[in-house]
Amino acid sequence: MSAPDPFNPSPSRGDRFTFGLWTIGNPGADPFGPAVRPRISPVEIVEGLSKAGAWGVNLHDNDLIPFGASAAERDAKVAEFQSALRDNNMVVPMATTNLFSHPVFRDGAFTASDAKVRAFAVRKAMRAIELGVELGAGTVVFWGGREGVETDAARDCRDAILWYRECLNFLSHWTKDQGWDLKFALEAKPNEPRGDIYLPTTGHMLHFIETLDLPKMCGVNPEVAHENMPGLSMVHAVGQAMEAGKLFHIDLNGQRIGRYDQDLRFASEDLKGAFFLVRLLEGTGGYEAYQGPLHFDAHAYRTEDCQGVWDFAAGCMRSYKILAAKTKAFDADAEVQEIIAANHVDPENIGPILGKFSLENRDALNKLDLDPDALAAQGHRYERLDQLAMEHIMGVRG
Ligand code: GLT
Ligand code: MN
Ligand code: MN
Repeated sequence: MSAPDPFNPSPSRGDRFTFGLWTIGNPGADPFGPAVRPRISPVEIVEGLSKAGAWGVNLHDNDLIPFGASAAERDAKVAEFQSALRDNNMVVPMATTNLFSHPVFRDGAFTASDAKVRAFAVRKAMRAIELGVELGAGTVVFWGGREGVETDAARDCRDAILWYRECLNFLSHWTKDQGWDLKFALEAKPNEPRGDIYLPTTGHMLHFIETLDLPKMCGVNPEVAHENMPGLSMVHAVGQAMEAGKLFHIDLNGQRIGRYDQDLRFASEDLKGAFFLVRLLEGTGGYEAYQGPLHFDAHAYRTEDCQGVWDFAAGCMRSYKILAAKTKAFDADAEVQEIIAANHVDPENIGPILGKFSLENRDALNKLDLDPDALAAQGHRYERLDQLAMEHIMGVRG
């Protein structure tokens, strides 16, 4: 008998993988051509994802309920969906509002210059939150795709930020008033579909959140593609969010720098970035692991038929699990640990001095024996360390 396989990259519910109805249901339309495959229905998505080993499915209001549907139509769709969730042991951890497709939002939703549009957007978000609560969601994502401009002649961005804040404050107070224990997660993106979107990065969002009435209720939903489009580090965006206790949700996918929002299969681009992101989320390099849903906000290539969509979904989850195993091996590697430890120089007397300003610590700092030339003469061995990471990723080590 051969030895048991020590590592199985097949996903199961305990991995907390989720996909959006809009991701599996993406029929492959792009700005240059129409849909190329049938839109997989919400019920089929629930069935297929459950079979594939996912834990949950997320949705926009209009992924399930067409814009303008009657109350009866809405209730029928929700009932049908709920029974599919039950039958397939699937959950809905996150719900969001489509505040970007309908032409009413062509000049923004929460930041539209017309207060009637802002009122409509807030009301639509309330209905979407009600739907999320009905389906058991604990997190509400806000992606402001139309919150931006092509020309800054349109409005002063200070007005936009003020209106954005008002709308989120209204919604968070209303949610609290309803007695619901929900978290809001704000998702940044620098551009597309607008020329410039307000609050374009996770860092901008983190500051904005602190200006809200109920900042504790609000965190971020960083997306790989959205941080990578302008060439920023997703690892640092997520690290900063985790450090602030604000990583409420995450959108995993793949993206090349400088391109349109590609939303590619997770880890299919920038494998090293994906490796360090997974390392952060899994906590193998230190600190607590991220406990929330691992959501893939991506879609299959336009070349694919429905089978290709399921290949895409399986690929996202498998790559995450493979990378999780690789990061574990990397951080258990004695040579890796040795190089990292050698660089984390922390003599007992310095930490307490820098940890807190006082006049005594000022004096102690001035007395420290610090030799910049000796410090500058040291190499850090990060070439070797990075090569070790590469060799773990490439599968020749660990
Ligand atoms: C849209 C967008 C995503 C957001 C979704 C949530 S919708 O597909 O491109 O990044 O996460 O509104
Ligand atoms: Mn996203
Ligand atoms: Mn995207």
